Amino acid sequence: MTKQFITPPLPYGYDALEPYIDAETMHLHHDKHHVAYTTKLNAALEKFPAFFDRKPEDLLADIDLVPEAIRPAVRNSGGGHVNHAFFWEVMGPRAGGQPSGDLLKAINHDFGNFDSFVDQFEEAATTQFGSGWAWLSVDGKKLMIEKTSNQDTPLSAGRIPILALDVWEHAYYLKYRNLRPDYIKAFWQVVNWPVVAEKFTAAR
Ligand code: MN3
Repeated sequence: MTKQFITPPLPYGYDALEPYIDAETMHLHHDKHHVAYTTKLNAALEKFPAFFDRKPEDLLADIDLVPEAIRPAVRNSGGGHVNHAFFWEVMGPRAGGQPSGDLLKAINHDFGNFDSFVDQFEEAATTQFGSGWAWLSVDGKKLMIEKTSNQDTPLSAGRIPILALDVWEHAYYLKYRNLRPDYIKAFWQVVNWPVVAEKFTAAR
C-alpha cells in the first residue's frame, strides 16, 4: 500500500473569485491541470515510494537528492502540484486591498512603497516569457520579486515564496484571452493578504 500525494481541494468555492477569476477557469485549472500534476508526480514516485514520506516542497528544495531518472518529472509535476496548492491559498473572496503590519513595513523598506511593489511585481508577471510564475519571496532577511519558467519554484533556489501569480495561459485565457496584463491587474482584487502575512512571519 503506497501512500500518494493528493490534490488539496480549493479552500473556497469555484465561483468565489468572480468576477476577477471566473468559475470555469477555476474548474479547469484545479480539477484538470492541478490534478494532472499531482497524478504525474505520484506516477513518477511509484518506483521510489520512500519519497512519499517527504513533503513535496522538500523534494523541490532538495531536488539533487531526487534520483536523476525522475528529477525532471519531480521538478515539473512536483512543481505544478506544490505551486498550485500555494496559489489557491494566497487568493480568496473578500480579499484584495493592501497588507498591513510587519509585511507592509518590509514591502515599504524593500520596494519603496506598496505602489512601487505592485509595479515591479506586475512587470515581472508581464515579462515572464511564455509559461511561468511571478513571485514575492523571502530571501534571507529581505523580500524579492522574481519570476520562474514552467513550474520552477523559488524553493529550489533556497528562497521561501509568500505570494505567487500563475501566468500560464491556462490561468487566464478563457476570460482574458491574450490580455495577460488585465489578468495581472485583476489579481490584486483576490490576493489574501492575511495569508501572505502569515507566510511572511513563518519564513523569517
Ligand atoms: Mn496553472
